[in-house]
Amino acid sequence: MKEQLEALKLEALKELESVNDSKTLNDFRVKYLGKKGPLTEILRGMGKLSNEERPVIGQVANEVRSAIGNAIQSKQDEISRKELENRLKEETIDITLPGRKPTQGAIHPLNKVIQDIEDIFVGMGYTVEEGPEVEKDYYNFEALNLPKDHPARDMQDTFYITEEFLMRTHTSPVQIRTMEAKKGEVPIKIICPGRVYRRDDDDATHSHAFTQIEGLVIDKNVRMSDLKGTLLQFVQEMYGKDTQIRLRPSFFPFTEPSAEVDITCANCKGDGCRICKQTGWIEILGSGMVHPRVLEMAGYDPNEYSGFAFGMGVERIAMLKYGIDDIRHFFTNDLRFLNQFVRI
Ligand code: 2NL
Repeated sequence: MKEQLEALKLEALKELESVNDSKTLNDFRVKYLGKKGPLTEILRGMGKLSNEERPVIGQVANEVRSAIGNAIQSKQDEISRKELENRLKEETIDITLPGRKPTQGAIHPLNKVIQDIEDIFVGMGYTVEEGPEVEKDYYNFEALNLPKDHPARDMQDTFYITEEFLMRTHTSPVQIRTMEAKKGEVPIKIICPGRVYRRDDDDATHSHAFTQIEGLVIDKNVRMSDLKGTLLQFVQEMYGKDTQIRLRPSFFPFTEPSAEVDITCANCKGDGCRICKQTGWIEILGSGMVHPRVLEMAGYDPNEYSGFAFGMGVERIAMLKYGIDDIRHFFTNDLRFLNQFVRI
């Protein structure tokens, strides 16, 4: 039996030499040390041995078992080391490859210009007010001295939802709502940015939806010179310290008197070019002194208070500042266009 055990050991160790992976090694372990293996078989037959033989054979059997066990363990270590080496070889990364640049979002040029305009007016003590895009006819027209038969209220120019509700055509209703909420208190110094809607055919300079910023100041003794000084300060911060303005008489139903405001053409410095249509001046906004009827309807006595107001199209302001030739660029959102404004 002793010889049988020694032979088993030699056979096992010989077979183990050709084992090279974890799975075969496990099969090997089961084959030699498992419950149905030859070693277990031999140990089971020990009962038939004499009392002298039993401890001798038992010792040999244990030696054989631990010899095979130890051999399996060192084989396992060797296999694990090799497998780790192979994995490291397969998974090496080329640290000299250039990294992938993450695409980074940026503020839309239109939002950037809105923020810039807000900053300029906040610097002059204004606060920013916003309101609904779906408005009542009253706030959009009636309270702005645009009576029911006024041509600007034409179905041709306004997106009506019902007889009473419409898409606002300007942000003036926000200003009317603010005046109402203030209940006759002064001062009011606000700017109102937001989307407005007009039934227009889209082309390079027109859009049925665009962004407007209106401003309103109400107090005692507010004069045309305050309007002029405010707008001069604004354009010089926006377009440069050497920018000048001129006011041309105009008409709006909600202001009296009304004026359109031009700035000197930064492109040709007054010589005349394509952008200013050879005049040296570029129109950028409309303005005026708030009409006494508008003040009155909103709860301000026109004999005690006065105010000025102005309105501008933000796309137009941005187009002039950045030399953009088509308003549709703001809404198409072609990345080749947007990427040019990543760092403004
Ligand atoms: C333009 C002209 C303007 C106003 C807007 C206004 C608002 C109130 C009272 C009086 Cl609550 N006026 N807003 C005044 C003059 C011109 O906008 O060309 N906008 C694009």
